[in-house]
Amino acid sequence: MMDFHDKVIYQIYPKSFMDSDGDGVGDLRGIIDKLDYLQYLGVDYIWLTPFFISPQRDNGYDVADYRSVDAAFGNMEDLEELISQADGRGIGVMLDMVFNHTSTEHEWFQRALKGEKEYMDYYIFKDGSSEHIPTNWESKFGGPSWEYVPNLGKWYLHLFDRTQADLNWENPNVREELKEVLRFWKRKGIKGFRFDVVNLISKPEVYEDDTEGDGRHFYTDGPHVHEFLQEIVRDAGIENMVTVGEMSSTSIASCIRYSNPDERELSMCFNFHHLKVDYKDGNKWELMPPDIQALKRLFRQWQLGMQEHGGWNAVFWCNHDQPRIVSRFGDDGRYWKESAKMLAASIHLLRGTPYIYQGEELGMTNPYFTHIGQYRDVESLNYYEILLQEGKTEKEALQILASRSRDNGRTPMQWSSEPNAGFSGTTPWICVTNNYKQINAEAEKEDEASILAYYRKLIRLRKEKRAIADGKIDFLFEETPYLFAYRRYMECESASGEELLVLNNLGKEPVVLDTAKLETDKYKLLLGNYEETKAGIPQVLRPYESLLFEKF
Ligand code: TEU
Repeated sequence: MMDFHDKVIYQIYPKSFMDSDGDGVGDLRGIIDKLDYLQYLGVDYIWLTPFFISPQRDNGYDVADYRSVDAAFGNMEDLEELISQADGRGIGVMLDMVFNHTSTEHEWFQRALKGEKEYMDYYIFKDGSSEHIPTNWESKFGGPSWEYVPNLGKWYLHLFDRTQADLNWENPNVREELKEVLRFWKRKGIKGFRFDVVNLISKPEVYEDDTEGDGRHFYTDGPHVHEFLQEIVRDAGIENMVTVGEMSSTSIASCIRYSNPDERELSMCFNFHHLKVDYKDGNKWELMPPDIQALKRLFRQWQLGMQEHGGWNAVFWCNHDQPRIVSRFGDDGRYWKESAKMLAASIHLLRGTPYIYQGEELGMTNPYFTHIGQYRDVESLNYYEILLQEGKTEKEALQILASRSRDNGRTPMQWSSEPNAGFSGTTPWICVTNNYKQINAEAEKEDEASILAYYRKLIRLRKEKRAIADGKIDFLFEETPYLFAYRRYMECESASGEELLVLNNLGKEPVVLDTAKLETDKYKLLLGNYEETKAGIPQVLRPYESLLFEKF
C-alpha cells in the first residue's frame, strides 16, 4: 500500500478558520488552538492554503514572497510552532505552492517591470502595441488574459487576475528558484505540498488565437508539463512526500501520468469534472440542477480509468473555490443531516485519498448572501459586473452568485453558538452564515448522531478496513437512477477476503433496490446514515440513504 492510501487530508483556509487575535481574520495561532479538534476528528494531514506575503487580491493565491508568513496570519515562529505541535499529534502539515504565477508585487515581477532582462524572462512578455493583444485568450476570472505595460511596450500573460502574472517555466532559472522554495519548506518540516493549477505551467511554443474557446486547450496539460514536474520533484527531493496537483480541465490519461508512481511525478490529482455537472453547457454562471446521471458516469469513468492504469485520485466535494456540497448536491433543509452524511460516505469509501474542507464535517451550508456588498472574492465581483453587462437584473445576478460564488465556501468556520460562531471576538472579514447556532462544532461534538461523528467514523474505517484504503472498486446498479452503488474488495487476499458493499441514494425520492442481484443474507451492516436502520439489505433506500455492508 502506498503511504497515502489510508490517509485523510483536511483543508484549512486560514483566513476563515480561527481568529486568535481578534482582528476578524483567521491566523496561524488560531490553527494551533484547534489542533486538538483536528486530532479528535482523526485526520492525518492538514493542507493550509496560502498565508505567504501577498496583496490578497486573490486571497493569497497572489504570492509576493514564497518563503514568508504574511503579518495578517502571524509570523514564522507561529508557523514553526504549528508544524511541531501538529507533528506531536501525528498530523503532517502540507503547504500550497502557487507556482503557475506570482503576484505582480513579487520582487521578480517588479524587477521585470523595470526592464531588467533577466527577470522579464521569468514571465511571459510579448511585444506589441496597445491595440494588438497577443491572443484572444480569456482570463479564468473574466476578461482578457493579457495586460499591457506601456513603458515596456509589451503585454504579459495572466491566466487568472491581472495581478497574477504567469511564470515562464521554460526558463531553467525559474525552475531552480521554485525548487529552492520547496527545499526551504522541506527543511522547516513540511510534510507535503499541494500544487496550484500545476497542469497549466507548460505553455505552447506558438501563441495564437483560439477560434473555438478561451485558449485553455493550448496550455492545459501542456507540452512539457510531465518533464517539469519530474524535474522539480526529483531535484527538490520531495519524491517521498505527499503531493497533490490541482488539475484544471484535465483528462484521465494525463492524471494517470501525473499520479502513477512509475512516472515519479505526484502522489495524486484533483480534477473537477464531477463538480461541473450543474453547469449549464459547461458555463458556471448558468444555473442548472445537478445532472446526477452524469455525476455517476464521471465517478465511474475516473475510478475505473485510474484503477486500471495505476493512477490515484484525490476524492473531494468541497474546497475554498466551491459552494458547500450539502447545499449543492444534497438538501440543506429537511434532509440536511442525512444528505450530508450520504455525500460524505459516497466519496470517503471510493478508491482515492479523501479531502475534507473545513466545516464540511459539520455540514456547513452556503450562506445565501443577498447583497453584493457581502461578497469579497475577486471572481465573484468580476462576474457580477459581467452578468449585469450581459443583461441580467441585479436580482438574477445575485441569485447566481448565491449558488455559484467561491465565497459560499469561505464563510467563517462555525465553532460554537457564541457570537461570530466562536470564530472571532469581532466582526469577521466575511459574514458568518446565520445558521451557526444550530450548525457548529461544539454542538456536534455532544451528539453521537451528528455529521461530525459520521466523518470520524468514516476516517476510522479507512484505517480499519484495507478494502477501503487499498481495495479494488467496481460499480453496481448503474442503470438505477440516483443509486450510486459500488463494491470494494481485496483481490487475492487469503485471510478475510474483505469485501464491502456501498449503497447511496443520491436523490430525495426513495429508490427500490433489485435485491435479486445480491446475496442478501451474506452482508453485515457497518454504517448507516439514518438514526434507525435495520440490519440487513433493505428493499427500498430512503431519501439520501447511505448504507455500508461487509460481506461475510
Ligand atoms: O484554482 C484554480 C481554478 O481554476 C479554479 O478552481 C477557479 O477558482 C475556478 O475555476 C473559477 O471558476 C486555484 C485556486 O484554488 C484558486 O483559489 C485560485 O484563485 C486560482 O487557482 C489561482 O491561483
